[in-house]
Amino acid sequence: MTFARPSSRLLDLLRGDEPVLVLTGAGISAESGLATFRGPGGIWEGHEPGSLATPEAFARDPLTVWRFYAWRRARALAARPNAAHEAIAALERRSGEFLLATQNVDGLHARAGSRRVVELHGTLWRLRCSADGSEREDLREDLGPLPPRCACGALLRPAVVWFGEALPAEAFGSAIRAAERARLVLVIGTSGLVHPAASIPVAASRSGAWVVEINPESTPLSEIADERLAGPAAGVLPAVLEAAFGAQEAHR
Ligand code: BV8
Repeated sequence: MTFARPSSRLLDLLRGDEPVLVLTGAGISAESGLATFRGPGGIWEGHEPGSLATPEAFARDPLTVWRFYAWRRARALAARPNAAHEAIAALERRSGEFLLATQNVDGLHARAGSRRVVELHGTLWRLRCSADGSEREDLREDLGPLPPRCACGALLRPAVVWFGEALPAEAFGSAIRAAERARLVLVIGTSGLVHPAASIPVAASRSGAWVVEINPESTPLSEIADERLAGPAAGVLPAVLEAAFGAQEAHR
């Protein structure tokens, strides 16, 4: 299967040592079998996003929200990183200044070997006490009776960012600073509908970065992209790295 050819500008930037920023969304985990949010068969299909991913929904019906997130944890645990996750980790190893900003909460980037990652929307793999906000990592397959409770008796919630909640200041700040310095931005597998994450590639474009969108569909971010590679990330990304570095070298 051949994909749109990467431009010589993209290949030069990949081979160079200029700062690189990657922004990913649910689409990069699609080929690991994890449903996206808004595509056909997407997680939100049949659900109002607000019915499952807002503090109000959790206050109103913590059990239903937890059933949704326990299901997401089980799916993510059973999934494996795909060639796109691995290609981004390989690119990080070859890059100087590099940051991966992900909207995903599935943890697959870290499992693929990515290290310089900020999780803009939190993670399924940490729980937060509703009373004092303390957080702890929790990788258990089975959370026990839902909704889980803290030792203090208060409800535990997933440490993810729900609609109407602020993004973690440190994560979002790092992403915006990286956007202002980046000379190359790869925008992979995101519908570009959720803010303020979707503003990150816009900030980079305004600072003169070359913005490449990798997505089978066009999105609102296509308008600010300098280059679009239309296709599935697990096919397109490895092909781009091979074009830049050669088949052997690409996956080092
Ligand atoms: C906030 C929870 C303020 C975790 C999520 C400005 C303008 C407009 C609206 C707003 C705005 N500012 C704030 C808002 C409101 C809201 C928002 O953006 N609403 C949108 C929907 C209109 N934003 C917020 O509420 C944010 N908070 O701004 O708070 C504030 C400030 C200070 C103090 C207090 C408050 C919080 C946003 C985070 C919400 N939480 N999820 C979870 O359950 O995962 S959002 C949810 O959508 C996920 O996190 C997901 O990552 C995110 C984005 O979706 P995508 O990742 O893009 O996935 P999607 O399915 O949409 O698209 C998949 C794409 O992949 C598609 O394009 C498809 O074509 C492509 N694809 C498919 N297969 C492949 C592929 N690509 C490549 N390869 C493939 N094989």
